[in-house]
Amino acid sequence: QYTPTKADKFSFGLWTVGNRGSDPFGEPVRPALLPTHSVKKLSELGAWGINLHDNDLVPFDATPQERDRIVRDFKQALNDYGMVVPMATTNLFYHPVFKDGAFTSVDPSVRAFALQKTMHSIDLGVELGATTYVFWGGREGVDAEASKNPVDAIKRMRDAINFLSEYVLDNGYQLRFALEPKPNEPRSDTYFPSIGHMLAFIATLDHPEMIGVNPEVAHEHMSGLNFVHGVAQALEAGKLFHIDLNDQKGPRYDQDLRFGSENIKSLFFLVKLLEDQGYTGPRHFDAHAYRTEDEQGVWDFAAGCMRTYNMFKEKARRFNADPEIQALLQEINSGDSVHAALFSGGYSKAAADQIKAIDFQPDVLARRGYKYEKLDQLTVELLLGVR
Ligand code: 3MF
Ligand code: MG
Ligand code: MG
Ligand code: MG
Repeated sequence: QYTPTKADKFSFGLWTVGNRGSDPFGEPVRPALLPTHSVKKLSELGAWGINLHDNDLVPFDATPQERDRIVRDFKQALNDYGMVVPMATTNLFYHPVFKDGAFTSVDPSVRAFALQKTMHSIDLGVELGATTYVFWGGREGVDAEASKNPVDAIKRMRDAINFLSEYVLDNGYQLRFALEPKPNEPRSDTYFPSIGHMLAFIATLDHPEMIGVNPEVAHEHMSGLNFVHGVAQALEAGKLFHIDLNDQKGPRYDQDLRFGSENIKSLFFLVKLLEDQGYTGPRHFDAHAYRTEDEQGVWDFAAGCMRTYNMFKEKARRFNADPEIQALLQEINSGDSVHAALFSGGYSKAAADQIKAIDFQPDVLARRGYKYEKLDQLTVELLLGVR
């Protein structure tokens, strides 16, 4: 029942299952995986898609001939195992050239190189069939605040996204952009740190209709924010183009833990939100196996992410079908129907006058108990499997 199928639209980054367990304090613990092997294994586990940075597939210094051979073999594997590439992105953070950022670097040559690299990478993504292109501003930030005017940085980021939007349109590509916020790491401060910052920025772009967000569970938790609420705001604005599912223990470094391994209740509400709102995009996992694992642990990790999503989905279905919970919710959301109708038609002078004339009894209204203890306990009982 929880076994994933292609219809679930689960995807993983090549870099996620390919994560070799290195961290700032230790070297890799697992051998590199061939991208074609990851395609095969993920397909067997029930995944639908595989996403990549340009350099997850084609090395930074590959010759055009090497690039073409690698891409040909990868496409063959996608075909052989019935996998798609829904999303692609650019690695604008690993090479030392990007140590001060890419689109917001103070060096105009680095900014131009970042555009060149991204255009090549967009071409690659489109060739592989991607319809979403993600921008995570890995090193778009500062360590020394004095180094950059933050207003200039915002303008530089806008110029880059506008330029690349035109590039997509000029080439007739069917591609939308999804901007991924993160508050810090690897820089001590990154520009556009949250979903809300990104949504506000998108509204200022030349082609806002083709730009949305790619929020990540761990990134919002690093700022102590409520991820479900951030995603709801993106969804409501029609801007949830993609999502990075993983897990995180509190506001620390970006842990990219197996989906649902820690924050059971909030991720249940995330899945419930996505499913209830009819989100149709990829369910993408940007996470990796613990450093303690060998290759088998990587596949255990990947299977766990998908299985847990489907368990949450089934819990959401039960929550929506639970008579006691639903009756309680209905009771909670009811009230004076005359008052409810007062401003449902928006503002009018008559409505304003009417509301101003009502003799409200705040002390009486304040006596109400909202029954949220009962509701939350029912939620916990459902999640813990006793109802
Ligand atoms: C880093 C990330 C990135 C982005 C990726 C684009 C390496 O914290 O989350 O993963 O998700 O670059 O999708
Ligand atoms: Mg991340
Ligand atoms: Mg992360
Ligand atoms: Mg991410």
